[in-house]
Amino acid sequence: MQLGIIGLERCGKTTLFEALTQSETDVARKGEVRIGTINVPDERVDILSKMYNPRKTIYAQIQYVLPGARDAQAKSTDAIWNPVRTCDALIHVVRNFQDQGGEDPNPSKDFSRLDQELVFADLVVVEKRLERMELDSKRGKKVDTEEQDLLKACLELLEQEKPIRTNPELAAAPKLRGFTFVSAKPTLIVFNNDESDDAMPQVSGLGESEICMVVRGKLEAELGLMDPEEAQVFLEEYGVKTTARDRMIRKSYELLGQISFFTVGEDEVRAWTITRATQAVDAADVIHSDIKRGFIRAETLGYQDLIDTGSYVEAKKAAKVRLEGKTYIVADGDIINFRFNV
Ligand SMILES: Nc1nc2c(ncn2[C@@H]2O[C@H](COP(=O)(O)OP(=O)(O)OP(=O)(O)O)[C@@H](O)[C@H]2O)c(=O)[nH]1
Ligand SMILES: [Mg+2]
Repeated sequence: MQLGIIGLERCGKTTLFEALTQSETDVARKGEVRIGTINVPDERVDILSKMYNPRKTIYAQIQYVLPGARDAQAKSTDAIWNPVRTCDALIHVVRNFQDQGGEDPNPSKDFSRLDQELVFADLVVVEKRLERMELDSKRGKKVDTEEQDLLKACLELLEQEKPIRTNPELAAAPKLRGFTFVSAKPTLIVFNNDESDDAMPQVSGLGESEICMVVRGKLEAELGLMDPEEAQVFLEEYGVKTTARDRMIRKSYELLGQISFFTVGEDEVRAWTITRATQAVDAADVIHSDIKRGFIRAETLGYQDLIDTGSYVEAKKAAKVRLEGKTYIVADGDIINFRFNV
């Protein structure tokens, strides 16, 4: 899973990136794209790993992409959008703390300003492509009318200053995937508050396609660099129950409708990420295309059933281990042993 971090100048993108990836500032590389990969903390993987004592334990991973800082002189915003075009979703950071310069935060205004930039970036692409298609059709060349209709639907939304993600069907249309529209991406809106404040600001114009959360970026960045015991004391002091890092990871899964299944054994305990409602045969494909090709059965045990019975052997005795077919819908926390033959 790849998530791009965007936001206006000095809203706390770098601070948040560093809190998420637990990395330190590197001022020399301010203009460059930074990519940080993190292991997704998962207590279930910890417990499975204790149970099986494998040679390797592999957590699910998330990659955060931070475009280089905006250059005031730059004429185009491509440098901001291009690095996040291939991301699965965006994290839109909105400043809700008092800037050193003294400017009061205005999260409503800031949010819609950047959101409109997303809309505009896509509008330019849509208009260009539609013009091209019109020209082609005048010249007697065949155009893909389905694509054209989809683009016209996008145009209509964008002209009303609405991001494409407000129409989920359109945002997910396979024919439009190649355009990598930025306003079509699922977006997590993160309000970056002052240390002393954890209230969600009132922002108008947020619809159902938006998932919001509040973080205290600076506090979290400090936290990210502490050792666990030190962090625990700090967390209690500020009354933080779960770190922003953990909350953001959870929200990202929610945003993208993602879940995990596990494979276990002496060699390896591993978490795999799939989209909710994925069939067993496609889950197999995530591991290896051969397993999909030669799929016979998915030997499946729910995580909770394993915990309740205490071991795989006991779970089997209690008839909790099921043999599922290709079309079985994998559930969050399933422990799967694929039987296949190629
Ligand atoms: N009080 C407070 N200050 C913060 C918070 N987050 C960031 N800052 C400060 O705000 C300033 C900008 O933060 P950055 O993380 O550099 O913001 P940015 O979005 O990466 O900025 P550019 O890359 O320059 O656009 C820094 O001085 C931070 O220390 C916060 O949650 N609270
Ligand atoms: Mg920055």
